Amino acid sequence: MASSLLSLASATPSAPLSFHGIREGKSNLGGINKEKTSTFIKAKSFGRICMVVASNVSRFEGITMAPPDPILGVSEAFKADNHELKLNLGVGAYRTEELQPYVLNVVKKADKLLLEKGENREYLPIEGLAAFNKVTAQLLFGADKPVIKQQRVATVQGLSGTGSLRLAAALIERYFPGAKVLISSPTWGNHKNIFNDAGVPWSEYRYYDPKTVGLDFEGMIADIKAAPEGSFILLHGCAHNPTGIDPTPEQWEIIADVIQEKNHVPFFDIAYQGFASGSLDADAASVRMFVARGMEVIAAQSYSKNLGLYAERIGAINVVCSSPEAAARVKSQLKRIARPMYSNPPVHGARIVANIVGDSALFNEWNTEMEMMAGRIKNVRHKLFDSLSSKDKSGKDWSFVLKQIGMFSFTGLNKAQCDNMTNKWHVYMTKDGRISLAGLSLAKCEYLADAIIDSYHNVS
Ligand code: PLA
Repeated sequence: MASSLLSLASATPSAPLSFHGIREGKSNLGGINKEKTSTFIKAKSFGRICMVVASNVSRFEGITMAPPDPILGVSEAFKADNHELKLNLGVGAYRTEELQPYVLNVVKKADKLLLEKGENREYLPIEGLAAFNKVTAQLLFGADKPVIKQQRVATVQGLSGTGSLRLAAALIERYFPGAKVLISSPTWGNHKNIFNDAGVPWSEYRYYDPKTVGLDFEGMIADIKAAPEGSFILLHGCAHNPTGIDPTPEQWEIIADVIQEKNHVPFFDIAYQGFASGSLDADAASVRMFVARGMEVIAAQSYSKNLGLYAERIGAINVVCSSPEAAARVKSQLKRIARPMYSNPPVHGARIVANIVGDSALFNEWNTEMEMMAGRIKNVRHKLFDSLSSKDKSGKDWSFVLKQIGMFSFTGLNKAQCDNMTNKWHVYMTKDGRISLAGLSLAKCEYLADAIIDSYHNVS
């Protein structure tokens, strides 16, 4: 263990640690054990206390090892595995049929244009790039919709979906103290962390029914109804993560009815716009329906998946308000929250989005590429279903794989079965039974089907 040096050369008389206190082991050095503390190697006094203490014990001794992240930790474990058949179906990141990361051609084009134009690297304003904020709100709510024309949306560029959710969580904590956020059971693992870290209380509403491998719609409605009035209801705009099960348009209407009746605030996390159906408009239908009812809505967006800008950290938080004045005030407070958190967001990816969405030729090209990506995922979904159905002679119905949408399939495998997938088959996935079909190729479907069938039938 590295030894630490504790220098108190500039300690003032009022400093909490006295020379004697330390010598006698009375001080509280972040939980350092008394016996293990300090061996003096030098102690001099020049009027002020001056000493150097050597110790074998870190000040950070009290900090325990954090567990690996349930999603991003899977990629770390995958990297450490040398098996030739290994497969990473953990994180939701799109891969080509050759299982390589994919940079969209339209992104490469936008990059080239930016390079030719010559970008400066000045700070963005706290709220982000104006051209990005404009197009991102239009893309989500519809450019021709009254909410845009009436300037009722407070849009702030955030650090992708996660950072945008975190800003909204901080807004709730600050301006709606004690209000609860209701999240689906199950949900994307990081939602709970985000609200915990922001100090926002949350509870769950029923969502997934393991018996039907479908939506527990009655449970969902009952739980939203039972929540204290004025709660924030976190909804996945499309392609629910991890289940891949979305409400039907009719069910969305009923969800909106209940939220409206209870004076709740709908809070959308839309991280997969365009990835569920291949159409940006179709995937925004849930959000637009709530807004069309005149409801105030929060919506966090991400460009990680649909534009493949994962590491650029590009997204936005939108708060739809009932008046432009309220939107301006909300925006000012979002900026106030962002400033001490990270000051201002990254510029490069914001310029890419603004250029692609703002240019009709590039925009059309993006749509075509997104359809291609969504199409590839649909193809592997079908191939996986075919492989499971033809290989498994037990009569188990695997059709739920086809009913789910988006990047993921929720297999229903339990933790022990997931462990078997990884330990025996080198298939890396999250322990909730989710597999990312975006990380699967047609060529690997049969292998994956063998792994799933073995884990399902031979491990309990
Ligand atoms: N919201 C949902 C529902 C998500 O699934 C994700 C990403 C995000 C927000 C945030 O993404 P962003 O911050 O990159 O914009 N979920 C991934 C990655 C794809 C992750 O866990 O960070 C996943 O594998 O679930």
